[in-house]
Amino acid sequence: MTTLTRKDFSSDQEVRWCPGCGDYAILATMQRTLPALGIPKENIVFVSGIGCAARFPYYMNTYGFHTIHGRAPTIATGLKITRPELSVWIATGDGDALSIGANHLLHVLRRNVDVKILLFNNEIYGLTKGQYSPTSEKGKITKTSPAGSRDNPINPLAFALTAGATFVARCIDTDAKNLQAVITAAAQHKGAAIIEILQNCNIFNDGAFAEFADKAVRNERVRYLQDTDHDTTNFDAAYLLSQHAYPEHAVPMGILYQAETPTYDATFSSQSEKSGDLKDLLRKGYVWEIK
Ligand SMILES: Cc1ncc(C[n+]2csc(CCOP(=O)(O)OP(=O)(O)O)c2C)c(N)n1
Ligand code: SF4
Repeated sequence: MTTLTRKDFSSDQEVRWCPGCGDYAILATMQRTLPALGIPKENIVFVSGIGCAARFPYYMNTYGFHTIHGRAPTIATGLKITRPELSVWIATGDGDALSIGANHLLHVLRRNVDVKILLFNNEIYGLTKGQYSPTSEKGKITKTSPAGSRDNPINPLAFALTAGATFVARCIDTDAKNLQAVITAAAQHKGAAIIEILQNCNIFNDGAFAEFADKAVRNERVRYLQDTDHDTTNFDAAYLLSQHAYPEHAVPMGILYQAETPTYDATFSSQSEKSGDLKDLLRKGYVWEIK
């Protein structure tokens, strides 16, 4: 078997993100991580909705779908239950996932569909030029909130945990080592895995995470969970960590929670085997014949 490299996962498409965007680092890390996972290239699919982050499938030399705003979880669910052998990844922004797509994200998580979700959180709408998003902080001044946003932000980790996700993690775009380790663990996880990736939009929300994510301060202000005695099977501890924010607390990075429960796609196929012939089912019981 030939060993794949980063190049094998890079497409011939011109990358159309702004120079300096955090998305480049995430793309490069993904392209470097996939070869080591040993998944046949033809079994990998990236599904996205709409947004800057959602351009991800174009740049991966794998199968991919660029679908409609907020609906990547729906398409990915359909794909996974009909083609369970595929490794299905979702690339989504905070607006795509948590505004128009929040309902869909909730259900892919609670059903524990075996898909891997990369949630690029830049706390802004990038593609549509800088409106506040569901993760923007209260008081955020943008074109759509000139007097400051009055909304309470969604905490993606708490959302995922309470929705029933079986793998919940957080990474920073520029911390390739940690991101690579978490992507690898997510790929090996059986069930819905979500990684919140703090991503710098240097055009519309530059430095959103700088006070703790900058290389110069990161080691004191971030808590790498793999270096602590955090038990990733402890839901209560994971929930508590999801509430930790700078400057009151160091910001947790890495895997907060991981659990093993049956996946939706596995139970779906075992159920369809049991349900028998569709024609017989339709003709069973009280039926009319229209003449
Ligand atoms: C049905 C529909 N509503 C609204 C839009 C406009 N729209 C496109 S992308 C987007 C949000 C992008 O923000 P985010 O998901 O955070 O991704 P980013 O661009 O920051 O990566 C919106 C509101 C759309 N394309 N379709
Ligand atoms: S607008 Fe922001 S998120 Fe979109 S490509 Fe530019 S820097 Fe990246």
